[in-house]
Amino acid sequence: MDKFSPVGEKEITRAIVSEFTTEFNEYVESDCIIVGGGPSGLVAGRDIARAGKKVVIIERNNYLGGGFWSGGYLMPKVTVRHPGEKLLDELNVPYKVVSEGLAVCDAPHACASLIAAACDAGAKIFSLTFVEDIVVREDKRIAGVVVNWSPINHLPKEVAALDPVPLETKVVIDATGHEAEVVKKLVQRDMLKVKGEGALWIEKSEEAVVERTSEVYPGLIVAGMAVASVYGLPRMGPTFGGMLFSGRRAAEVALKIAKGSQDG
Ligand code: 48F
Repeated sequence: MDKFSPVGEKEITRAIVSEFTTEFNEYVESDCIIVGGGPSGLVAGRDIARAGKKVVIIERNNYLGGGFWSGGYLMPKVTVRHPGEKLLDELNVPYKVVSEGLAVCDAPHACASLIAAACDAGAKIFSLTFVEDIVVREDKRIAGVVVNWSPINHLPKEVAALDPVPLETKVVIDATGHEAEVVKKLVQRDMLKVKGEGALWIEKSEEAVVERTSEVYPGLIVAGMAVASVYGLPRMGPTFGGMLFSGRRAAEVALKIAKGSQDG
């Protein structure tokens, strides 16, 4: 084995600090911010980055993937109903067709491949960062999000009053899952009404979620389970094709909006 280069502590610390701050500074303004790095957010991030746009995925955890690491009941097997396997093919994830129209794969393999695909495409990741509010312009359009370090949520109240920072963007995607955290900021201010997620019904849910993936408020798109929460659609439980295709649909809508703001 070659000898390790004689690089010391100060160079290592400087590399971390300067690379992080340079990148953060660059992404204070972007084409798209995706809040939530679960399956729908990751597919959206990959597709938007592949279209050559500047996109950042903000994830409150130290890891990406959301609910995609496990298939249901803590068992690491992910199911997709046809045509969901087409996305597994794109990601080179092996799967087994267990009955007509139903494929099963290893959750960690699918999740890790999707994360890698989003990063390979050029999506930037801000992890351990949570979105605590939105930026709204006087023309009633979402123009960014307000972020802070996630660990702040675990500090005692007396020291937790630490100001966040805003980021500007052309379009925001709420991919925060069942909680629809970004949408909530509009609901709290009576700027939007939502229905709340319906009971589980897989056959109805997946198509409906993909179809209703759309701009819910100027500059804000919903993707994944957030769509079910906004429109009162049934939840789909332990199957993921609808999440993956909802992310794809969200990217299509975001690219149209970004193009419109570029043309206009
Ligand atoms: O929950 P999640 O996986 O969302 P999704 O893409 O997929 C849902 C499925 O996993 C599953 C299902 C369908 O089969 O029912 O639940 O809709 O990922 C959401 C991600 O958003 C992050 C959260 O940590 C998770 O990784 N998140 C939530 N709120 C915030 C956030 C926030 N305020 N700021 C940053 N990240």
